[in-house]
Amino acid sequence: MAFNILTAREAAEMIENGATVGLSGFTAPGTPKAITEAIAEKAVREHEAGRPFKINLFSGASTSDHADGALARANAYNMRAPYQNVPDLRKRINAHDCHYFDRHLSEMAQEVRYGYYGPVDYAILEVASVEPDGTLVLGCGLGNAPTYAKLAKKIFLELNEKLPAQLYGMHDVYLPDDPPYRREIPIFKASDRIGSPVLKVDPAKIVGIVKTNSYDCVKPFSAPDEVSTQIGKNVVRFLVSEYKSGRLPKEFLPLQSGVGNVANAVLYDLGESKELPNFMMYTEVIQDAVLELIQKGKCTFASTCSMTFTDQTEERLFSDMKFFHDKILMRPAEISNNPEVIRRLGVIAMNTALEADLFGSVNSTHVLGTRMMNGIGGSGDFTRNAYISIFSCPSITKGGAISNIVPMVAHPDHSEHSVDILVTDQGIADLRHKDPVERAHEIINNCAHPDYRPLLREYLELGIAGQTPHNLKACFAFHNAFNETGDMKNADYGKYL
Ligand code: 0RQ
Repeated sequence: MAFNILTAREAAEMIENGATVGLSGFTAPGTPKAITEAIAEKAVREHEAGRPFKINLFSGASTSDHADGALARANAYNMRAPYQNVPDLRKRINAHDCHYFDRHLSEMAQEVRYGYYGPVDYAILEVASVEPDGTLVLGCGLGNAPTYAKLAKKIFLELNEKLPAQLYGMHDVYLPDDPPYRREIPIFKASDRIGSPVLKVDPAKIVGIVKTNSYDCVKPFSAPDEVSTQIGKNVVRFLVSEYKSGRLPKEFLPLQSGVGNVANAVLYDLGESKELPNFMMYTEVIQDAVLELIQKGKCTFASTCSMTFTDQTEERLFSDMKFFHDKILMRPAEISNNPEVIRRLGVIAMNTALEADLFGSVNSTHVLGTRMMNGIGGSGDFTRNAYISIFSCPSITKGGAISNIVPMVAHPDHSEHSVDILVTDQGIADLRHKDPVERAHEIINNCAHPDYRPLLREYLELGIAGQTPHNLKACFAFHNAFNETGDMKNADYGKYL
């Protein structure tokens, strides 16, 4: 079948107000770049003409400015799920201009299949190649493309000419059956392939192809500062001591790492460590540091949902596909983040907290308890099912006006039952096999900034009975002090007692 070649604008014109659209990709890679911008332009035109125009948009994870940025600025979202990280969209979400469902990334595809979100009208997929029978080689991130393509009534393709033909073989497309027919996901080591290198779609659903030519535009990293370098060193120190103690097997275990500068710094440090053996990754994103680790032979294999590389690193990858081709495998999000597989493989999870509390609960999503930052992403999928779950954050933020260790988190994403290790620039708190009061002392002594330790100890001494000695009147004294005075150091428990 010969497909129509369309401009992005022609494609956008076919997408109507109220439509539900599913995008391929996971973070910027694999995410369509042209049609979403054209939809945003259409929204602006429609709004100027006095007509309503908003769509519902589902992705794999965050997208990029080409999608979330452009569509949020155009106020073109009715509903958005499951994760985002773009400032313009964050503003819309916090202003109630967009209904945002923050979901565990492993669950999104199956929830769409279960019908929780209604029908999918359009799938927009970035591809490296397309055959007349609807055989597609996807781009550098998969996300929930198989599910959106299966459910969508119509499909638009963005054929990105920057993507090399050698991407063929780097995807493992696998769609589990839904209950009660679902079987085990047969991955027994990070490198196991269980699906197909291509995504097959019904060619009759393909409306047309828009040609693009662009790298994935992942934001470059800032050079690690003193704090993130120290956090990285502390995470590596913990893993080395765990390995030497024999609590980690001699073969080591696959690593998961979140996104951001700290995660990147941790991975660079891991690469430098002579005391740790070579390892595999079973993760949802691999960043620049991982390509270097693969090149050095320190990371022997990376299973991921997306290659979240900056343009420079993507160029390096594309110029040496022969070397990297059999060392990286991209899977759909419901497989890269699958709780069954994570538990079976014994993945070591490393994620970032906004704040943690004295007893080990973590807030990853809501600034000061109310303002959405990004979302839970895959952190819950990995944390709850990990062999060891590590969270890291700086001990203080905003020049010390915020303590990242607080009496009680103002929004709980990961409870004390799932968090094993907390790491800040100050040190490491091992929360395993400790009761709540022991955990609190471990966190204050090892992770809290010295400026906040007396205030945190004072909280513990407020004399409340019970195994977890929270004071429900004073537990948000830090947050209230910041909101009222701009500095958590002004917390005054006496005001509430
Ligand atoms: O503010 O932007 O004004 O400078 O929050 O903080 O320290 O730069 O941290 O970029 O690593 O992001 C948890 C958001 C951390 C991220 C989070 C302010 C701080 C700064 C950002 P500015 P940093 P990072 C894998 C797994 C959930 C999803 C996840 C995240 C800004 O890691 O989204 O893990 N995690 N996914 O100043 C008020 C506090 C604060 C605070 C920091 N306690 N109170 N503001 N900030 N702590 C990926 C996927 O799932 C795809």
